[in-house]
Amino acid sequence: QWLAGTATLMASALASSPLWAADKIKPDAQSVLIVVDVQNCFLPGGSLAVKDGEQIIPLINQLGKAFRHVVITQDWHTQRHISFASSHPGKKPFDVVKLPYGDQVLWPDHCVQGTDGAALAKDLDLPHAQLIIRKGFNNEVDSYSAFLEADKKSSTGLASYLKERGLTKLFVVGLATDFCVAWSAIDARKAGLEVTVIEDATRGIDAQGSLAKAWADMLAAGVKRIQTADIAA
Ligand code: VGL
Ligand code: ZN
Repeated sequence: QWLAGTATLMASALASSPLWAADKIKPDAQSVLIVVDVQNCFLPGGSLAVKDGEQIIPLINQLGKAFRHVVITQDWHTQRHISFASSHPGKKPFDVVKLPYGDQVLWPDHCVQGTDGAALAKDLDLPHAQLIIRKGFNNEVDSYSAFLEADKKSSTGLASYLKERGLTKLFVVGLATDFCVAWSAIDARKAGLEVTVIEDATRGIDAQGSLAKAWADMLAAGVKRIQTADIAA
């Protein structure tokens, strides 16, 4: 009993401890840092603020320096987007409704096209980012994923873009871990890409256990989990 407990503890310590210097991951020409939705609306003071979301920005800026290739995503909704509780009379944020494509969590109005809330965080320092891809611009369909909208049919084009550019090793950071990060990571796996989420450079919304579920789903899909310190500077 004691031995089994100790072994479990040691295994979990090993799983989360930074790699030794020689084992650190060195991003190469096929590696791309995918920075998900680091936008004002998801930061403290924003309409759908993710707790401690601002804490990931220095890590992302530091990681950015280790990557030749950087892609940024931007949640980019219409004014009366179907994912907004305000578009459904009698509903409030975090209620769930049935839409033609399945269950939809309803959110406070956020990331409306062209507004300050939708702008990228001003402290993000990624001047070499090569693509900013917007999603969720279809009024009738949400898109947590940077690859596929919630109808599971409409493509954003990102998989083809990455494929054409030979970018096959994705390192995903940003907001929120349990929604746009997780859905993007899992869809990237479905597109046959190698996917690693850098856990400490993400933060979650964690509504009703969604963070633990997202990690279980990501790991089951073959997504790897590492920390910023595991990347060679
Ligand atoms: C997100 C909820 C609604 C996200 C976007 O970026 O994770 N979450 N829209
Ligand atoms: Zn959204």
